[in-house]
Amino acid sequence: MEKAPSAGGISRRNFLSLSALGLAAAGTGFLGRPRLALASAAEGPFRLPALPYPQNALEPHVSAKTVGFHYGLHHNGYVKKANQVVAGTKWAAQSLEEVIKATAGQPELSGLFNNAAQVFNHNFYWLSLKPGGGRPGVDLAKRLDQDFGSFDKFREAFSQAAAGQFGSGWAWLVSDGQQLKIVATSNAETPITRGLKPLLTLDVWEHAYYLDYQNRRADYITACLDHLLNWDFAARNLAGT
Ligand code: MN3
Repeated sequence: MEKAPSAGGISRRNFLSLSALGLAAAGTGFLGRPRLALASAAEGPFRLPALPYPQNALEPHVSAKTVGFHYGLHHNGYVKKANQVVAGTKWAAQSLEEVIKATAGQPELSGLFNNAAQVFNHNFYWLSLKPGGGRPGVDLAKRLDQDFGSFDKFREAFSQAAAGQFGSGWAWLVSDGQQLKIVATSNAETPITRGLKPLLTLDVWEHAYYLDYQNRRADYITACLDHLLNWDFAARNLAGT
């Protein structure tokens, strides 16, 4: 693995790419509500949050090149398009989650829904991964045992949901009331429109893995499950339910 030259915890490569995107002054938290007060009129209310680790930090499982395209072009592209669509409309004053919930299931608003939901999903995805990964803590491990039988059975069910999602989409670990469940969603669909609380997600659109794994989606899923899932993030989300 390449050792990132560090400048205050941000690799030079990452710093340069963020600067190139004009993100050095991004003003919202990763899942925070974008606020008009923080936005310039030219840019719109939604923000691309800073990547929570250097661009090469997920190597060798997800390459810096993949993260660069995925975060810098795909994720950023959804932010830009969402801002373009809401410009001058009532939606510009609403939070990302409010926009997503209000536009879900309405074909005439699908352009806004798709871009806004993809912003949320990608915000959540980068936080669902972390360099080095880990294992669930005691409380979450107990919940996984209770609802799936064991960690290995959870792992198998999550892998199957992620691998079995036909075409583009997402696999999620969610909390449904008192029960943990695994759901798969298509394209930009997101569990927050179904009254479910997301704990972790994995992007299974081809752009998430094709540069590194080509058509081997299962290998990408296994690598993320075994080396990158951020169980601390999942536990924090669960505690918030
Ligand atoms: Mn993606």
